[in-house]
Amino acid sequence: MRMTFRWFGKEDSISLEHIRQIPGVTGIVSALHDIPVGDVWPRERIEQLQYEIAVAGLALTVIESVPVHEDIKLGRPNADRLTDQYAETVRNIGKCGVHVLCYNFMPVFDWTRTDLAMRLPDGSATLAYDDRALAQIDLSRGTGQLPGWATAYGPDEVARLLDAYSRVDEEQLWENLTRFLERVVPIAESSGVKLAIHPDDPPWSIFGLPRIITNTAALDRVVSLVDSPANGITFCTGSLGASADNPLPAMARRFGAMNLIHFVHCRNIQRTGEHDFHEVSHPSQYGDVDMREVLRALIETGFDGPIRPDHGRMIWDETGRPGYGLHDRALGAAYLYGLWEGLSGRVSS
Ligand code: DNO
Repeated sequence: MRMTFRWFGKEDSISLEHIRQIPGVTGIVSALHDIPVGDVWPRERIEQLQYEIAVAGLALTVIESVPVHEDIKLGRPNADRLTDQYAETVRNIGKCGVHVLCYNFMPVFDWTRTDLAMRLPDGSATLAYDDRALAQIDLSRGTGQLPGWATAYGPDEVARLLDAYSRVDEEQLWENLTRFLERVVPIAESSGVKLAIHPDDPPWSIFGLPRIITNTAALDRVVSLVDSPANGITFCTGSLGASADNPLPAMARRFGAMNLIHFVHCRNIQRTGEHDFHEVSHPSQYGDVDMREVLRALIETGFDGPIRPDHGRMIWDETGRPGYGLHDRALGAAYLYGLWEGLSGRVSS
């Protein structure tokens, strides 16, 4: 197991020097955030990022993410051309010796929350989602105000995208994912890059859009679309755990035994309703994710890939990028590292 930490590049208010001081963390999860979606990532730019991280005494272990262009998810006529460009980026990532690429196939919206600073009884602030609050969001004003989501679309663009997706149901989205993977997976495999699809967060439809990567059956289907060791998953406990129907330890065991978990996001959440939850600190006792059993399942199936603490709360008066402050994620990393060492009886890299 390799303990990693997400870093948003030079724009991140958290420095690599600080990350290096977190016990157990040796790997960095990052991306080239300034490259327009769809463009090929030049090899030199990836090398530059790698160099900057290496100078700080860390290693670029995972790329999260190369975003998939909406035209690919929509299956538009230029989807194949854009997919070939995506594959070229994968090739370049492989040439740099980075072996894991986390991506998602969520239409329009990546991870979504309705409250970025919900107060917990201990005074910390956390991210929360509630279907009723989502229903109040008026997309006719664009997505600028939408909590938790990185790419802002203006009102016209959102309207156009929502209209285009009104003709794409779940089965059509599966078809478009199949077409994408059929072209990209062979190149990933020959480039030494493991693709790790991130589950949809939350794992249900929002704003009437299809969302398909939600449970065991869906993950089974993804990995069977193209049978290859390069076609795997990111096991995200917080995303999958938002649905009470997902038995996380059993799922970790199932996909771990297939050697198809290429990356793990560890986050704990507390469910408060069917489509209503908030994030809590990482240890098992605070939420619905039995972190110990998830890690035990990973250890028992021989997982030796990268893990990162996912979102943290804002504690100790820290301010910054919601979910991505330093303190609570650092506590999460130390907790996960200790849990792993205790369960496996081994000291990890
Ligand atoms: C949220 C992240 C996601 C993830 C993408 C992967 O904090 O886990 O935004 O990076 O879904 O493509």
